[in-house]
Amino acid sequence: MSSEAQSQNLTDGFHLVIDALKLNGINTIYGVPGIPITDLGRYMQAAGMRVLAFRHEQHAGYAASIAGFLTQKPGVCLTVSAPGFLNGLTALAHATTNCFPMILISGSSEREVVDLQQGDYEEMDQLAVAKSVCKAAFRVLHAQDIGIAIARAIRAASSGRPGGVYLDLPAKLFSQVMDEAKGKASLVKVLDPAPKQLPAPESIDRAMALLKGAKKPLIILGKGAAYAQADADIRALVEKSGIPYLPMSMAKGLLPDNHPLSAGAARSLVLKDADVVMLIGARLNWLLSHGKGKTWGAAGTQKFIQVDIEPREMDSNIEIAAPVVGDIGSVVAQMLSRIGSDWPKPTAWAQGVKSKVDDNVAKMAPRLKNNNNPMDYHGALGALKEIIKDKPETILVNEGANTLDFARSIIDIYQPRKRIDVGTWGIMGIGMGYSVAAAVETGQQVLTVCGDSAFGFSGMEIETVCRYKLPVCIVVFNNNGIYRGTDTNPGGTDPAWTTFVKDSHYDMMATAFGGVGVRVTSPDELTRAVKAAFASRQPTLINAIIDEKAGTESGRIGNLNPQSVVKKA
Ligand code: ADP
Ligand code: TZD
Ligand code: MG
Repeated sequence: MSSEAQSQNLTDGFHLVIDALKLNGINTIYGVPGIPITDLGRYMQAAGMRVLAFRHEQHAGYAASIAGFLTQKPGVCLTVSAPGFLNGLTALAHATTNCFPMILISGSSEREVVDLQQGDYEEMDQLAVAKSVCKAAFRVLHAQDIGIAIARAIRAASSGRPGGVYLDLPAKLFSQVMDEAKGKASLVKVLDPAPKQLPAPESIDRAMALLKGAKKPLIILGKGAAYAQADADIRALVEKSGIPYLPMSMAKGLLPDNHPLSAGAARSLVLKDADVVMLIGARLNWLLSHGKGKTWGAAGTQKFIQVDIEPREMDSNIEIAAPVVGDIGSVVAQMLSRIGSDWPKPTAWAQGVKSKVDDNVAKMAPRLKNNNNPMDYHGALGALKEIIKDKPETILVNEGANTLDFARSIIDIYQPRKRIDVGTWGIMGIGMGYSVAAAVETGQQVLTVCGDSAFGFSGMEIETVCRYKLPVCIVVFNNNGIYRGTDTNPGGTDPAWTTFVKDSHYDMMATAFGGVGVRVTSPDELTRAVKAAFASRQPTLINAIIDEKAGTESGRIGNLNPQSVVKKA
C-alpha cells in the first residue's frame, strides 16, 4: 500500500456496493455464495443486512422477484459468475415477464480474459446473455461508478412497467479502492423511483363515458392492480360503481372473494356476456384467451377499457376502445372522483351475476365437505379453504397443475397480495423461493400448496426454510405424479414419464433438516396438521395423499396440448 493510501481513509468496491444498497433501503439479499462474491455476502451480514442463502440460485431469484412484487422495492438476487448467473437468469426472465421489480447482481470473471475467450474460471459474457430477458442490463468497471449504477438499476426495475434488471460486477471491481469521502459522495439515493404517471384527462373522459353507458360492465383486476397498492381506492371504485369484478389469480383478495360483486365463480358468464370490460393491471394474454374466441362474446360486441402503465400494451391482442395509460393509483383515484350520486349502477346485471355465483358456490359446497380417504382435490382443498377463512392474513403460495387450478377456484382470499402463484408463465418451481421471501418480507405465516411435481423443482430449499426457521407450512399434494399417478409406459419397462415413486415420503424431507413432517390421508387429518403448524410457526411439510386417479391432464388447460393426428404409439 502506498504511503498516500495509508494516510487516507479508504473504501472499496465491496463496501460501496453495500453502502449504495443500504442508502436505497435495500437491506435483504437472496443468493448463493462463491467466487467472487463470498466476501460481499459476509460484509453485507457484518453491515447488518439480511443475506439469505439458498441451495440453488433459481430459488433465490424467485424469492427476489416476489419480494419485489410484495414490497414495490426491487428484490435483489446475488450470484456467482457463469453457472450461478445462468441459474439466476430464469428468475430474472420470470420477473420481467411478470412485471416484478428485481435486480440480479452477478459477479463475473476478468473482462480482458472473457472478451478474448481465453478460458477464465466461469467465463461468460453475462451482460450479453442477460440482455434478451431483462428490462435493462448494466456493467460496472470502476468503483466510482457503483453508486450511479445501483441507482440506475433501481430506477430501471421500479419505474414504468416494473421488471428485471441485470447488474454485472466483475471480480476486480470489489477490491478497487477509493477515498472514503469521495466514495460516499459518489453514492446516489434514488428519489421517487417509481414516479406517478398521471393519465391524460381525455383518456379518463373516454373511459368513464364508455363505462357509464354500459349495460353489463365488468372490471377485471390483474396482478398489476395488486402490485400498485391502491387497495382502498380499487375497492371503492368497484363498490361505488356497482360493477361486478373478476380477479385474476394474484389479484384475488384485493376485495374479499366472498364480496357480493365478485364474479369469480361466474367467470364464463361474465366474459361472454359483458358489454364493456375494464382491465386494470391485467394483460389480454393467454390467461384471458387474448380477448377473443369462444371464451368471449361474439367479435365486435364487447368494448374494452384498459388501464396500464405501459402504453405499448394497448391494442396488443384486440382493439382497445378506451386506453388509459397511467399508474393505477392515479387512474383509479381520478375515476373515483367521477362517480357521483347520479352514477347508474348496473343493478340488474350485477344481481344476475351474483345469482349465478351463488348457484355455482352452492353446487360446489357439498364436494368441499367430503372426507374421502385417500383425498380428492375438493376434500383436501375444502379443508384448506376453511383454514384461510379463519386466518386470512396467511400468505398462500400455490403451484402445480390440478393442485393449482382447483386451489385457485376453491380457496377464497380475503386480503390483498395474500395469494402468489405460478404467474404469467405458469411456471413450476416458485414454491420454496416464494415461501421464503413471503415469510421474510412480511413476517406472516405462509401456507404453500403444491403438487408433488411442482414441489420437486425447489424441494431441496426445504433446508433453507428450516435453516431460517420460517413459519412456512408446505402441503404437498401427493398423487404420485404429474396430473395423475396412473399412467403406464406403453413401450417398455421404465415407469411412465409422468409418474413418480409411489407413496413417496416427502414428509421425511422436513424431518431430515429439523422441521416437522407429517403424512395425512384425510381432510380432517390435514386440518389438524395445518393448525398445529400455524400454532407452532415451525417449518412443516405435510405429505397429503391424494387419490392418484383424481386429477385431469394439464389441470384446466388441457386444451393447450397439441394433439397427434397419426397417434403412432
Ligand atoms: P395478470 O396475470 O394478473 O392478468 P398481468 O401480469 O398480465 O396480470 O398484467 C399486469 C399489468 O399491470 C402489466 O401490463 C403491467 O404493465 C401493469 N402494471 C404493473 N404495475 C402497474 C401500475 N402501478 N400501474 C399501472 N399498471 C401497472
Ligand atoms: N417445467 C416448468 C419450469 N414449468 C412447467 N409449467 C412445466 C415444466 C410443465 N408442467 C406444468 O405445466 S404443471 C407440471 C409440469 C411439470 C406439474 C404438474 O404436476 P403436479 O400437480 O404434481 O405439480 P398435479 O396436482 O399432479 O396436477
Ligand atoms: Mg401431482
